[in-house]
Amino acid sequence: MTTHKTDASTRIHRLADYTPPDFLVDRVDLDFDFRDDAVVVSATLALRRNPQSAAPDAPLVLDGEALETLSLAIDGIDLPPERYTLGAGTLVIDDALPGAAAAFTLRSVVRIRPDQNTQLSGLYRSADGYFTQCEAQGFRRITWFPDRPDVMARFTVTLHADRERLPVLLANGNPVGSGEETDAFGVSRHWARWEDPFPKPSYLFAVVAAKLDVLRDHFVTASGRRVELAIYVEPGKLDQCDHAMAALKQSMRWDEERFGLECDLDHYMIVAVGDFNMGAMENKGLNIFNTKYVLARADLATDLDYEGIDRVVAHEYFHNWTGNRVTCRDWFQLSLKEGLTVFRDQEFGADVHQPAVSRIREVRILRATQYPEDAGPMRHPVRPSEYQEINNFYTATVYQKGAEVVRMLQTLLGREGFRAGMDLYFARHDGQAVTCEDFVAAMADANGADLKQFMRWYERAGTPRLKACGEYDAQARRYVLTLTQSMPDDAAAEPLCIPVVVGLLGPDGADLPLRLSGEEKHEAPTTRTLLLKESSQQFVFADIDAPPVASLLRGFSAPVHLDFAQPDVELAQRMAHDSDPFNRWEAGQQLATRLLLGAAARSASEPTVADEWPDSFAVAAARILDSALAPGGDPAFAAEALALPSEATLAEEMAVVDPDALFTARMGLRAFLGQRLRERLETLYEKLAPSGPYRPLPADAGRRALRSLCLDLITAADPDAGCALAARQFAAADNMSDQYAALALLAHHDRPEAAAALAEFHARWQKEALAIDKWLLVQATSRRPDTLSVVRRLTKHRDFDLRNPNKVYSLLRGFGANHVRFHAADGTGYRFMAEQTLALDAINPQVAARLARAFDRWRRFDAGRQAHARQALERLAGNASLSRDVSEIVGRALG
Ligand code: B3K
Ligand code: ZN
Repeated sequence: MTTHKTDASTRIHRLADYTPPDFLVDRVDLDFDFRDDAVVVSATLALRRNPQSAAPDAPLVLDGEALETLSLAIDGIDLPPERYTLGAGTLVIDDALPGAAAAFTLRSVVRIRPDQNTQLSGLYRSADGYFTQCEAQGFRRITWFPDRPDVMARFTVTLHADRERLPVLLANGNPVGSGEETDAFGVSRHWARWEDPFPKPSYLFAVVAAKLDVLRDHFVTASGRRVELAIYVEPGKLDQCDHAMAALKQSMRWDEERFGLECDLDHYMIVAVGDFNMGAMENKGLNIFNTKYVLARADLATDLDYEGIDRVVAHEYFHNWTGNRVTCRDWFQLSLKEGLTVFRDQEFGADVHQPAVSRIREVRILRATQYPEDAGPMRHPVRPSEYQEINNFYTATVYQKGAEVVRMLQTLLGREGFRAGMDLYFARHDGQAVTCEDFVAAMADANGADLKQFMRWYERAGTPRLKACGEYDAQARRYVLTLTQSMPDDAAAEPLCIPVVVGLLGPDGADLPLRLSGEEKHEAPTTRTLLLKESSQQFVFADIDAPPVASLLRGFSAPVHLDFAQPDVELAQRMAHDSDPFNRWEAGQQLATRLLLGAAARSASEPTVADEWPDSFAVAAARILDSALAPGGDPAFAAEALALPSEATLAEEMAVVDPDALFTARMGLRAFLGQRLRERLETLYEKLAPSGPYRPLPADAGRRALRSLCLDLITAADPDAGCALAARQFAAADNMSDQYAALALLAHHDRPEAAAALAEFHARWQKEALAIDKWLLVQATSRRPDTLSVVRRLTKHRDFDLRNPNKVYSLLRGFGANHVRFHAADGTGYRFMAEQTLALDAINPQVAARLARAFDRWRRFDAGRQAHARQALERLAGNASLSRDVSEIVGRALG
């Protein structure tokens, strides 16, 4: 209705202010009449006062935004305008309500304009029809409603439309009727009615009216119920749906086997749409997905795309229990469903892909996104205590750190204990809207555990520091490990309960049996979970014959910063021998981090450095390459082990971030590895050449990933040879993984073969939106010095569209993530991002706010860059019509 700031729009919402709803909605009857330029929505709500309400005389307050109200009636009697008040986003009905105990109906008729809805929240238009997105607060853009997750209602929906233009009419639940009709103007139309048997909050509501093709299948649940499955896609794309369908069935089986959770629906539908603000949405029985997480064909999707589809399909399906059957009481509890569901999709990923590689990638993402968030202006606890715009809190902290918190519960309680906690959670809360406490209480009660201290993980922002110190006492044959925890900015913080999984390596690299002094002789596993509950604790390991090499935080058992001054030789030893694959990888990352930060610090003082890299690192890397194809080797792991930490991750470790020095250091170390291992890399590159048709299997994907890594290192050492190889790979590829890897590599170089590949890629795929996104992304993330001017030019390209979130994410967010180019010393990157954010804010505030997050770490750079960033941020802040989404991000950044 309004894009200008109002008091309501900049209001801070606080968890402490929660009160139960004053009214409950038992049933909702919705009728959608799709017309050429508008949709008329008639809603009948069966309302009654909530016996739990703290205000028994409260007026009825409904939420609404951008609604043109045509009529209102209570119990069939029209409400004249003097009986209600239309405020900023609310409809207030005070004196027309029946008595306290009485139930009543409110009927409203509103007109909405999906064609003008560029925010993509509520009901909106995309190429082939109309789609919805209601989480978090989009339902209020469809009809007047108490739009909060603790109001759960049963919905019936009837859709009317032109059959030619909108042949597919979908809503949540089961189809209960359809037919032909003639409207008041004598035009013939069709209609369909859907009924959802499950009460649900409004954020899980969905309708679709569109021209779509459908792939059908079915699934028989463990108890023998048949579920009809359907994936709807834009006409002509049916050949790209098989993988998503297979992923859906695999997730359904997995959830039965791992958590005993069956699908409760008769119909489970997925609809893919090209204009979508995020990845996908778990609407009850009618998931709506970004095409990126549905469509896949060997020549169009990379291995990562295939894996992304597996994970997102599983994630949305898993929400059916964790989120939908048991939902959130309020939006502060978002991680109750998101952290838990990410954890579930991670466990699924570990089972169907490689567990070690999956874990490594999760931690990489956590460190590159959540750690900076937790140390910056948008830091917040896993359960935030306040927000201005809830859409800004679908964050790495709520999702990824939230998943780590759930994982720690599983580590503490064991898999079976965790499962018992899940069972109790569902037994207690099925059909309810609950809180993070309720979840943790179920875990505690099912296990007789005291998790009061554990709750602090939900309440505290910031990444804890875990300091470790080991001392070996030869005489007593003991190893004493002292663990100390602290919060970076809060010396008085109460200690957390931190599970620290440890192992000790003996002189031969093998794990030692671990007996804590005082324990019986026979219990001596080689990996143990130590519980750090105090600020500082000592753990004494007995019967240790020689100084051991400690392997701490195995499997990344807690989301902390580990300070452990382990000598390089011990890291190298663990890189070769640690039995915990995650920690083998981690040891290599730590070594690389030391080298890179050292080089970056030096290059700031002496710009030209040569021969600064130790041979031992190349030797360790060679060992990893050699073992990759040996029996028991894992190419995917090798690729992860040899990929250096990202600049964003490294930057967090610098007092003042120097992006140029980081970039140069990373380039230098890659070139060094490329030179030293050249022959091996070339041999491996040949050996890993595709030997049959493309299959998106983890083992094959691992070989492709390692091959790309070889190509990357060869190119770092010898751009001529590397680019020639890449150009050959680009031309020969019969699949997108190989083609894209070559293109991304070439795009970093200003050479004719790069220009030719980009042109060819574009010509070949110009009709495939997702491939064009890749084409934009490789140019936006190119390390070429002229990238900003290329990106500027691309914003004017006919294939770029500020209204399409995928295009924005590829080109603009891609550029924001291009560390060395976005943070250019002259401030041009900052100015550009501010301009684009402002232009986008008028179209789609949610996506604009995500772009603005590129500024999060601006205070960590030098004074010159800070001045430019401040100017860009102030320019944004000074804009009178800034959305509350962007104003919150910018306000916090400047605040
Ligand atoms: N629950 C949705 C996210 C909605 C985001 C709203 N701004 C997707 C998911 O996490 O599964
Ligand atoms: Zn989710």
